[in-house]
Amino acid sequence: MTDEEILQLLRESPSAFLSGEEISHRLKVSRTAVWKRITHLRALGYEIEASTRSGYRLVNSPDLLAPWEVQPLLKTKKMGRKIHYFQTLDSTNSKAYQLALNGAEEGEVVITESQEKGRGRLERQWFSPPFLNLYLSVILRPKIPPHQASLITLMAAVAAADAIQKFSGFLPLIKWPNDILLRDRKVAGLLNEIHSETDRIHFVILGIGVNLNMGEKMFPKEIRPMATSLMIETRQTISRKAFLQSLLLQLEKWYAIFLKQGSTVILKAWRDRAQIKGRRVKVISFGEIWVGMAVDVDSDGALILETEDGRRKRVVAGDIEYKEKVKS
Ligand code: BTX
Repeated sequence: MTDEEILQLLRESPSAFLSGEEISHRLKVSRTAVWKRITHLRALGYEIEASTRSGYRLVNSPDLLAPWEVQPLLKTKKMGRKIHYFQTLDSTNSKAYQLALNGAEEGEVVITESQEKGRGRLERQWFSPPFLNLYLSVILRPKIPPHQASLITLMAAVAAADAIQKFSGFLPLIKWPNDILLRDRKVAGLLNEIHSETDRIHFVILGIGVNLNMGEKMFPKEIRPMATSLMIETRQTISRKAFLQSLLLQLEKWYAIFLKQGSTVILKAWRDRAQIKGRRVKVISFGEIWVGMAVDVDSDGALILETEDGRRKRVVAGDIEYKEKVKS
């Protein structure tokens, strides 16, 4: 008997009680097993009324990212049709990588309620407290040459930005290479990892973290000034499962566009949302620092920088700081 099966039974009769006997009969388990499951569901946050005479009644469900909560209203064909769901993990990317090595298919998703070692780029950490935000990794198996893999990152940033915009009503900015900002503060980050050989990609793990219901004081002091959440920006609690459904739909849409129409459309969509051209930036890459004007991002996702002495540099990895606000 799974959580899903027992919840399905309770949801069939939302206002009426369902006796322990009937549940045990329909699910072919003992009444003690039913009671144990109910206790487990309550610990997850489900409000279940119990009466010795009448049985059980589901009063309220928590905003969990469990597959049985997410999938009923999911509008995708492939993305998230199989969800590997955990209360806690070291990192969804690490788990997804393992699953992909063991043959998990394109579109399978790993979701957790919290991460103990949530990873950012360059060995940095991603702050991942429980039940507030979204931490997910999507397994993709695109048939493209490895040098195009960074386009998948750009594609995912566009999809995440669109989901954030649809949900908040505010226009997010993508910051090279893959942060999503609202009011110049990081609301989401992407960490993509690729497993490939010289001419073939085996899989890409698309890791996405979105701050949804974190209040300002919940961020550790050192990241507070540069981080935000959708709740802080909209002043409303965000339904995490509704956001996840929307994000998976956007990912499916943009991934299909990438596969059918190629890099040009993705680059245009990314440039529209990044507004990086012509901005003065400081670039930090492998311990070196340059200041200059961002010229563009090329078809491999590298930043083209014109340094102050007029030289062009192609930066494949690193971080940028804007030296001035975006002109509107
Ligand atoms: P990044 O290296 O660009 O950003 C990491 C930096 O961002 C940290 O050093 C810190 O300054 C700041 N930061 C840390 N946590 C947060 C947060 N919650 N909100 C805003 N700023 C923060 C960005 O890396 C990529 C992050 C990807 C996270 C996802 S979650 C699901 C998946 N699994 C996993 O382990 N990582 C990805």
